[in-house]
Amino acid sequence: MSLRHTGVLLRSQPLAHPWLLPRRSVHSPASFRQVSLLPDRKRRGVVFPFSALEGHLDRRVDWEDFQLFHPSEEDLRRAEELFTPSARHDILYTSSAVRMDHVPVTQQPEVCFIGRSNVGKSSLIRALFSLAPDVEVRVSKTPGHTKKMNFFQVGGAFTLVDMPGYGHKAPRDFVDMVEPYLQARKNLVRTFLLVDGFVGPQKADLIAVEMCEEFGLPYVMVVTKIDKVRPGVLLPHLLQLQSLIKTQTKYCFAQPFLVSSIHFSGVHLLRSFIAHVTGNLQLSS
Ligand SMILES: Nc1nc2c(ncn2[C@@H]2O[C@H](COP(=O)(O)OP(=O)(O)OP(=O)(O)O)[C@@H](O)[C@H]2O)c(=O)[nH]1
Ligand SMILES: [Mg+2]
Repeated sequence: MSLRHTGVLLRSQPLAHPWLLPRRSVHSPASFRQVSLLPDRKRRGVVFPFSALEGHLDRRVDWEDFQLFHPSEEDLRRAEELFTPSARHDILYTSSAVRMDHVPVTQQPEVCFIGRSNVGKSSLIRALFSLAPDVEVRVSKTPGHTKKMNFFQVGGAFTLVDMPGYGHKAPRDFVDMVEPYLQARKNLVRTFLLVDGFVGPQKADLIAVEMCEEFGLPYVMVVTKIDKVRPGVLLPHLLQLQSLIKTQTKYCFAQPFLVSSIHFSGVHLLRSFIAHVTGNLQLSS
């Protein structure tokens, strides 16, 4: 099977007619330097998307957990360097695997992204890597698009894995590949469990939570597609998640992260969190 079918296309591989492919330009909000030029409120809304909900919050609810991880601008800048390729710091797709005996052997800390099919895993990874235009991550409207575990290497710092989704059309992929990976991968330091902000936590997400708890994995919830959701719909979903984390989890980080891969909201914050949990960023504050 060619790379084209793995869901990942590595542009640095020889191409028959490379001049026919427009080089993907770095989208400006992808870069913290560009975001920091925005007016104050707008900048806060992109970097800390929860702050954009402040005017809608019910004062009786304790929302403190949603702002636990709060890096400084300097931390955000340093994290961004990790996601920016250079001659001495390659960011690249390395391989795909369908079985544990095919996964790359590495001692580097690793993070992985799981969630229902179509929740936005590949889109989020594409947004995280948007400063590395040579790394192409395929996304699709059709659920069940990512069929393999796709490994990306970020210099000598860490590896990141995009996973097939669970739910619609993909239960076997998940059970056969992802579960054994989650149970056996020794260098896995954090699992990101994505939940669709538009529909809120679904039964399949609750099963994934149970699985993470059963395996004793340190994991984090990420609420996706927030650009599509009105605060009046998003906030009840966040309350549901908050209650789920508080009452039914032991290994989940208390703060759910909010992201829009289209507007890059929350992407800079997530880069910092990944840099932090992989041991590559000591917070300055
Ligand atoms: N509006 C909006 N749409 C998004 C966002 N993220 C992803 N999508 C859309 O959701 C659909 C699925 O995105 P993918 O990133 O391929 O989802 P996935 O979780 O990787 O799906 P599988 O590989 O099938 O498991 C695509 O049509 C994306 O454009 C977002 O932040 N906002
Ligand atoms: Mg995918």
